[in-house]
Amino acid sequence: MSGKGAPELTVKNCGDLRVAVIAAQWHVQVMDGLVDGALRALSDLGIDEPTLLRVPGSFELPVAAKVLASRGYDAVVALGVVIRGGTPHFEYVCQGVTQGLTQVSVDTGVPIGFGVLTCDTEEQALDRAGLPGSNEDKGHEAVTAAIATATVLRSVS
Ligand code: DLZ
Repeated sequence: MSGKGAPELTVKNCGDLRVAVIAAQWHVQVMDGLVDGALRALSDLGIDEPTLLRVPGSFELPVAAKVLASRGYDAVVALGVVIRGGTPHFEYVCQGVTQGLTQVSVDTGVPIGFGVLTCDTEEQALDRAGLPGSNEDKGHEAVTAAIATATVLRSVS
């Protein structure tokens, strides 16, 4: 199950990578799907003991990513769900987490899988959560992209 337009990535020889998954806690049902998809993807790739950290909300993902990326992890996967409400808070959280994760990844050179859903409704988020009935599995996708990038970068170092 991959998203519209998402490539089918083949990733090999990555069982020795140190990988951390950071997951926010808002929107529990969707988050459970994202975390399950991420852990399933890691298990499929032979990465059986990833670090899993929970942070309160998506806004806290970048600082956690920075700390982990600075402590020797080869790849970090950030999972969160932000759903539009009636105030501009949605835009601030989305902007903060997106720019923060981009900055951490570029500054540290550690790939960060972007598994943060930014949706107008909970239904949209559920459709992307990798749950039974979902059309997309964004936790799985985020892991695959991060590990594919980490293995490519390792091959040139
Ligand atoms: C405050 C807030 C709101 C309104 N909505 C969400 C959300 O939809 N998803 C999410 O992950 N976090 C949300 N938060 C919490 C912020 O990310 C952050 O945890 C708090 O502002 C405290 O720093």
